[in-house]
Amino acid sequence: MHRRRLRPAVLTLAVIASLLASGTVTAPPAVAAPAGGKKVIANLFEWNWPSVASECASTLGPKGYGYVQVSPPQEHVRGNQWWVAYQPVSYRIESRKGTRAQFESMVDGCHAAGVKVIVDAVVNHMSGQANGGTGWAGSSYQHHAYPGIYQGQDFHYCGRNGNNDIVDYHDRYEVQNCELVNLADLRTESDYVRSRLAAYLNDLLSLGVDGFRLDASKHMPAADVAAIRARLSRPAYLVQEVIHGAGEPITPTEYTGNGDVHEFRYGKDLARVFRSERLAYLRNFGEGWGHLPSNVSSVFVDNHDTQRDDGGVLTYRDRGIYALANAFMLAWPYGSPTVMSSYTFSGRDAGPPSDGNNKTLSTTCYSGWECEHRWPVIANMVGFRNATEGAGVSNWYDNGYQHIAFSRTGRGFITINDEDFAVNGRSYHTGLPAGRYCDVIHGTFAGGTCTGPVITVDANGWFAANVPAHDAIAIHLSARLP
Ligand code: ARE
Ligand code: CA
Repeated sequence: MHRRRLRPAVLTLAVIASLLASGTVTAPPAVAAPAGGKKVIANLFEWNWPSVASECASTLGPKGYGYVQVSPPQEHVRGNQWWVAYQPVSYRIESRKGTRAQFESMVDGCHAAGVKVIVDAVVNHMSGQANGGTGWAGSSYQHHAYPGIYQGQDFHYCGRNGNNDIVDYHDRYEVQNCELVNLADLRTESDYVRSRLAAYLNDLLSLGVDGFRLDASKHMPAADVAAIRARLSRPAYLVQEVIHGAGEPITPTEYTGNGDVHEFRYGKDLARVFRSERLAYLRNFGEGWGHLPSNVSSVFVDNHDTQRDDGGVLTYRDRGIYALANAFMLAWPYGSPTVMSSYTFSGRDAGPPSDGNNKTLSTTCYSGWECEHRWPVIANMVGFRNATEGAGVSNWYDNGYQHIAFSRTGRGFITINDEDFAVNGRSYHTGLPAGRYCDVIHGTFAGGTCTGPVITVDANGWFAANVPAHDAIAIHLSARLP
């Protein structure tokens, strides 16, 4: 059996390139999937608002990202851990990441750059502080009391496990009516709570926001999510966080009527393929592997939780192989892809680079921040995704192990060689029009020129090239030389 080897410490070209650089009749329907030609989401995890704004203008727009996903913008508990953002104390848009005015100008700036904005919305719960306190913006609160917003009657007290906490994920009632890690669980079945949550989301829509990632969706019945959605003042993209858990009664499929759902199996399976199985198995990746239907599936190599809590997934720490896994995700027509962008961390709870008051500092790429979305391989493959949107897969090739290739019919072609050896002297059938194309894995196409190798496709749609170990070649119609 073909087992994977220890990876050599040498940098492949890819690494070097990386381093260089269901509603009601009264409500409008929510948009079921990111709309328009540009669908790739960049998740600028924990970035402050001014930095998001400048990144939209400098990078996300020009590179073809369609959306930016931002971390929760509402007032949160105090502290320096990243996860304070997931403990709301009020719905004021005032956080360590910036003020309401900064948030609004970020949304406007991103829109001006052609980038839509998705907000991570924490709606299942409030804080988890046993003794209460004062929030980031000065609001005082108790675990089950948020003056002017929620009182004791607005929360669940499931009465299980001695402390109202969720223990058994195999118990549907417990998962939706008890507390996720002690976080005060809102009675999302109540009319008042629904109207308050919708008011928060509608406030964000009034600031121009285009969509929401609904945090902890599994912990709210799908019907509650639908009821909140039905109160939105205009259509918004929705993606629900429902982690597939083996044998659990609550499944991602229950939520697909509301909008997209994160497919957590995708990143785990992709990591296993790259680490210990065969790229050849990717031939039917996605639905063929039991994942959600493509049109409602939101996929990522890693997210902010899995990069910390799931040793199995690939992360920025995997460097070149991480870039190749993202290149595959962006080339393969399954789901709506999100590119993760991280800050560098060693401890699980460590917050982003911040000042002495825990205010998040502006992003400095490659110093404290990983900026995976800027890695040339990943950023250039966003252009590949856009150029090949809607095209099927053809010309699949694999060597039975770690070397694969496929066309996005008539629009693009990629070959990934994750063998420990170079594959030399081969020709590849692309089916693309004859011409000279920029290899976007090793070069950036701009102003009609390519900063890297040029691939010549002949009149029959073939090209010849060598592919180094742990490397790739990708070409597409929008990066064709004149
Ligand atoms: C922190 C402390 C806790 C403390 C709490 C309250 O770590 O010890 O009790 O504060 O004071 C994030 C962090 C948590 C943090 C929380 C609040 O990860 O550490 O708690 O913020 O600040 C389940 C849920 C899923 C959830 C994951 C983490 O189903 O929704 O757990 N993911 C989202 C976010 C997280 C966030 C929250 C929800 C809370 O993406 O970043 O938590 O807003 C199986 C099940 C899964 C389950 C998983 C882990 O796989 O199938 O459903 O995921 O186990 O338990
Ligand atoms: Ca709940």
